[in-house]
Amino acid sequence: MRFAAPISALAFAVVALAQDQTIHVGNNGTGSGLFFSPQFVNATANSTITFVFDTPSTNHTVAQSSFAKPCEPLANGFDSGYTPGAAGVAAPTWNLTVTDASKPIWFYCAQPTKTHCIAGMVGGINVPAPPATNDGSAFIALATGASSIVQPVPALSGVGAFASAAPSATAPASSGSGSSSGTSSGSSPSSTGNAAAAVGVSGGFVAALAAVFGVALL
Ligand SMILES: *[C@@H]1O[C@H](CO)[C@@H](O)[C@H](O)[C@H]1NC(C)=O
Ligand SMILES: *[C@@H]1O[C@H](CO)[C@@H](O)[C@H](O)[C@H]1NC(C)=O
Ligand SMILES: *[C@@H]1O[C@H](CO)[C@@H](O)[C@H](O)[C@H]1NC(C)=O
Ligand SMILES: *[C@@H]1O[C@H](CO)[C@@H](O)[C@H](O)[C@H]1NC(C)=O
Ligand SMILES: *[C@@H]1O[C@H](CO)[C@@H](O)[C@H](O)[C@H]1NC(C)=O
Ligand SMILES: [Cu+2]
Repeated sequence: MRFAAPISALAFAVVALAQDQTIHVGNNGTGSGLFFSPQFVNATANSTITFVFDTPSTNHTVAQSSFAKPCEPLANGFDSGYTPGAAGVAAPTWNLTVTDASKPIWFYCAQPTKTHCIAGMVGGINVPAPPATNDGSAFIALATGASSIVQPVPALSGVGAFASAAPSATAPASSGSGSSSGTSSGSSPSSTGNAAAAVGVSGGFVAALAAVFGVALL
């Protein structure tokens, strides 16, 4: 019995490591609106956040910003591109993999119609716990106080996170252009690098899991 506590603690760590999460775009489960739901999540490195555009008759983006300027693109930040929403199985998804869990990742919706960012359509990953000068509510206050929304350029590669494909309602057949309309992936050299990195990440991740399970099962 003396090993019970360490083993269960290890098992818990495995669960935390493997936990992928979903953020609904414009839909909180009981209604639609100008929000991400949940608005803030904590995510470990190598885990994936799936943004689900499951709100019909909407058209949102997920664009990375800085804390200080919530409604402006961060240099070298990611942007999903405008993605019309759809219900159920036809809903486009966008998979963002966190590579650096040590710093907050802030994002906003850049839709100028009804000024989504200024209406508070912002969110974050691994944001400081309140009370902090740069916590979630401080970020929301900066967004709702912004005077304009700066349009981002679609890009798969971000700071501390990346995607391997543009939003799509179906799994992309291969790396390259997504099938959804209107979203051109930033085809910079780093996009290719990220696709390669994604393969490395999943391989390393499986190996890490196997190693941890191997220990846990002893
Ligand atoms: C979800 O959104 C609807 C519509 O905007 C709103 O009425 C409701 O209060 C929200 N629910 C939660 C839990 O935020
Ligand atoms: C993230 O983790 C911090 C520290 O444990 C905690 O204070 C905060 O509530 C968490 N945030 C979310 C959105 O779960
Ligand atoms: C989505 O919104 C953007 C920005 O307003 C606009 O340029 C684009 O045409 C819209 N797409 C659709 C399908 O409505
Ligand atoms: C996102 O990941 C989910 C779960 O693995 C997958 O079903 C979906 O096709 C992915 N979406 C894209 C656009 O790659
Ligand atoms: C994430 O994956 C990379 C590449 O496989 C690996 O080097 C790194 O240790 C992983 N980080 C975590 C926290 O699992
Ligand atoms: Cu929006």
